[in-house]
Amino acid sequence: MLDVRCWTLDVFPFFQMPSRSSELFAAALTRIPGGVNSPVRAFRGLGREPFFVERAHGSRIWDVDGNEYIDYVGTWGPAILGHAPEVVVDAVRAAAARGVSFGIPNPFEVEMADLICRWVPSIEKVRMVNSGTEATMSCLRLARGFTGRDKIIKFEGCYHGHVDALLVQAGSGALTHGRPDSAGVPAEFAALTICVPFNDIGAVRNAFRENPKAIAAIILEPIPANAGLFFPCEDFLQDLRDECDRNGALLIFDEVMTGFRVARGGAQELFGVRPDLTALGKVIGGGLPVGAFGGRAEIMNQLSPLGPVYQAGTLSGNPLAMAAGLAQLRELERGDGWKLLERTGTHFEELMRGALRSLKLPWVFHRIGSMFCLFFTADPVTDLASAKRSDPEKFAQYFKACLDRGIYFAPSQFETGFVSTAHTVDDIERTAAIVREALKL
Ligand code: HOZ
Repeated sequence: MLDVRCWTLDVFPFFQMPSRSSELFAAALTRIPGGVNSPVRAFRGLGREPFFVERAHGSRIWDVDGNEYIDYVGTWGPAILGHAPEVVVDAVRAAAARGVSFGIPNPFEVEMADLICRWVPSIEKVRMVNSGTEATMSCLRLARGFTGRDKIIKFEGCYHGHVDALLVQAGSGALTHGRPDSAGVPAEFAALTICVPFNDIGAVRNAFRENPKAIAAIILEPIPANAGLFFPCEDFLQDLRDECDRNGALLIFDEVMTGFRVARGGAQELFGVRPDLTALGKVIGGGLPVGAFGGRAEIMNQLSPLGPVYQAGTLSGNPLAMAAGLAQLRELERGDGWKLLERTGTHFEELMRGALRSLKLPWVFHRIGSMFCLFFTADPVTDLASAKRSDPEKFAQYFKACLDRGIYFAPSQFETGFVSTAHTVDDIERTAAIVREALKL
């Protein structure tokens, strides 16, 4: 009997069976816009289709075709202990056995609120939500309700989720796909957002001068991590604090990415600057959908049911998300996770710089703690304009060459990489060797 499989392979040596990932992507494209549930996952402009994940553990993920990758995306930040850490999985299992959602208060919420307020001293009261987007959106409404003003200042390249007023010169997928100002945002909303370059305190002062008593708040990622990764200049955060105080505006830190990651108390602990409100997410959910926002009690008390600013959510404070987040945060503290992350991050940086030295093209490598980013540019990267000077073709080539060799870096120049406490010395040495090889192409 004819073996059709062998016959096909013999007669058409170039014939390749479609991978399970590409079959799934083809099916997804027919039912999900762009085939993905969040745009940056689409791998557009990178000469590859996305892969579909079968399972993840520690520093590794496996796709549905059985390929293994060392993962530096970490589900975009939450997986600070690596994937599926036992403590988190056990906590979720135990919580689920008692019920997956109640819609009325549960004890985990109180524990979580207490932990957040103790670890982040600028937060006296906190409310849980379901995503970082909800957190920043709620911060804005609260700042407007508290100050009675409408305008806000944001920074070019800072991304605060897909909130109407904040999709102005935004980073992340909006920037990756060339639409930093989204369609569908009424011009009247966008007009309330004053967007200025990061690290430009003069532009902030001008904005206050030109809009007297109209600006409710400044919102920023204290360490911008959605246009690549760059850092505040010395005194920039303190200068923002001073300008807010001088002008009666609130300072909002979006620490969805940096919160509980760059230090136990986030970037505000690292830089010693106290915001009025903070948006949180990612790490506090242990990988489950979660967000939180909190700050001075006087401001937080404006929220319904105490005050006139409305905000609500059926799944807010969900027991599974709270249990997962609490387990993750406690494990981080128990194992002095931030020290380990700094050690791993430092070693990773040394090895990456070693590999990059062989590159003929100019590059800039940024790292803080467990967050990192590589740009292909000769100039210092301090804001969106300089981040955009990175060579997109070189990035695409580098991303693809690494992925083909089992290293998964974020599929966009305008995202940040993460190491976790699960990344071993062997992982990062292997990664550096592969990067060295990938850069030769
Ligand atoms: N918020 C993430 C970027 N920092 C992207 C998440 C996603 O696209 O899945």
